Amino acid sequence: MKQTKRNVLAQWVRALSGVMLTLLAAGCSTQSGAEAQQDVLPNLRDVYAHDFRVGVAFSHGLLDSGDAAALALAGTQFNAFTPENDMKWANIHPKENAYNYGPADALMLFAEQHHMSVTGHTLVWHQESPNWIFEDAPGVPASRETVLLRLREHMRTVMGHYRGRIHGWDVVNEAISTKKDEWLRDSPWLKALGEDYVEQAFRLAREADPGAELYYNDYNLEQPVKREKAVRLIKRLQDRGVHIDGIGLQGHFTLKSVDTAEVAKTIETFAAMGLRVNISELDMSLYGYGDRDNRYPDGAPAELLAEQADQYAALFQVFLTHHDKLDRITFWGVHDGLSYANYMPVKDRPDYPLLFDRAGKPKPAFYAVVKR
Ligand code: 9MR
Repeated sequence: MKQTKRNVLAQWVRALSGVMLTLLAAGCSTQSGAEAQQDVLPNLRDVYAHDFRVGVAFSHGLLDSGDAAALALAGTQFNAFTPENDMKWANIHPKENAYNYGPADALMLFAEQHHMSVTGHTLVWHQESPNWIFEDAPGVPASRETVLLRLREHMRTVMGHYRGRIHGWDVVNEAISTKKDEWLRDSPWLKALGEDYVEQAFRLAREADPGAELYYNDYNLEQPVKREKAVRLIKRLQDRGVHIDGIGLQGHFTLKSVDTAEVAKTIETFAAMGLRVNISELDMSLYGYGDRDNRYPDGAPAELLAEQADQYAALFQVFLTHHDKLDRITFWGVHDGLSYANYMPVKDRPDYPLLFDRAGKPKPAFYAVVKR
């Protein structure tokens, strides 16, 4: 019964977005400007309303950037939000007794005004963790007890500040090594606390906010070797009675790296372990992982954008098939101009990894995704 209602609703949504797309293609809109465009475009969040949330990440800087098109997209297309940078330790807690909530508070407000569910990002990471956490004095390592106390204090304070307003937290980010024969990556957390630091982090997070969902978040988990290491990590947590709700598959794909069979297998593997699955940082670079050339400085070739549309469509087919296991698909950036891929791993190299172009106009990939 429930399934039938769902299907009817989904058909309606499909029909409606089809009409909107037709209107748009026929150029029926006489309006102009960012807001007007939003009136006409189908919304990702409505198109997938009965399947999963569709989220977006950006940083505080966007709020007063004057990029009206990006803000209009952020507030109308998406119903989930992840602060891209402003809750990272170095930003929100730069010194032992100094917390900097202003930027993240402003983002929270934007998200709440636009009915977006918020994911806290991120508590324990090998990057953006200031040295003072791990030292008694510059160059003098602190004891395990001291580091654990600092982590506890950080979680109680930051998670406490947002309690009731944040749906879930990326508790540990990218703990797994990308080296073939190494399990956990070399990290100041591993050095200071030892192999059970992931467990300690989840236990402290649960204590700090028992109402928030808790996630492990990482990239390239679609690759079998890394996925197996993550399975081992999660299993160890579960065997030891540690509370964990879900996993974030970041989804930093490239045009040539999308392997839908492995993506499906990854979602199924973690769901079978009792976890909710989120696609937490989705994008699709036109450049391969090792590619350092700057081949599209003045714009992306149409044939690559068409290929990107096909790859996004294929990914969303997998997500739809597994909608019962997925809560959220979050894009890592509003539009191409706001993507970290323009400055990482190569500085000042334009990339085109998202659904909207630099002016906020929908790309072929957007139309492929809303078509379902
Ligand atoms: O997009 C983020 C970029 O603006 C930051 O400079 C960088 C370092 O803090 O982090 C980027 O986001 C990363 C995310 O926090 C974790 N997964 C990988 C993301 C891309 O590097």
